[in-house]
Amino acid sequence: MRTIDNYLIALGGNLPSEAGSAAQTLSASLKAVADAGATIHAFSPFYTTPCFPVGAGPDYVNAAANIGLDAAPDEMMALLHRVEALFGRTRVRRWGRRTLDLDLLACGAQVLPDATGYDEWRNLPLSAQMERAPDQLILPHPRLHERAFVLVPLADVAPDWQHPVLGRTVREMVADLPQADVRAVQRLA
Ligand code: PH2
Ligand code: MG
Ligand code: MG
Repeated sequence: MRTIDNYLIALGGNLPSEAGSAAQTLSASLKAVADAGATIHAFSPFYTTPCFPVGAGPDYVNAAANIGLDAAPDEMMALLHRVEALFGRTRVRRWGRRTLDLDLLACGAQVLPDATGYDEWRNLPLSAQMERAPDQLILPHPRLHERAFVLVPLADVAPDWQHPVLGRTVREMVADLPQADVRAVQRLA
């Protein structure tokens, strides 16, 4: 029998969908993930966050969730893609504006595809990040430790999760960020 894996997920959107505002879309998407058989252990509050890269589009609403699912990471990823499609996500342009983005951040202490492959993606220069998308699942998400819009909500649902390569907890990774980045991530009233 498999044990149920624990997944950390980032949710984001900066366009309304048929489900309503970006925040309403994120809530509805998490319900769809639960309806597909996942257990939602924790769901963060919503935050408004400046679009990255700056000026590339409207502010985002971001959140994070801690989810249990009896499935391997590839199946979890496929589930997230199905839910994105349900809410009108079309993959037009890498990092373009979107109704719903569900990113798989981590599955416990797993490092995929392996330590070397992970490091290659983590160290990719920004210009290459904007053009290349990996064709295989990279875990932890190679940008997670750099982004306040990911780490601040994640600290609400998994403050003590430890990055298996960097050895830092979510709380520590938030403290490592530029303070201005952290302050720009604001709880939605
Ligand atoms: N997602 C992106 C690109 N830029 N900016 C913010 N603030 N929040 C996001 O979730 C985000 C982004 C690519 O997925
Ligand atoms: Mg994504
Ligand atoms: Mg994303």
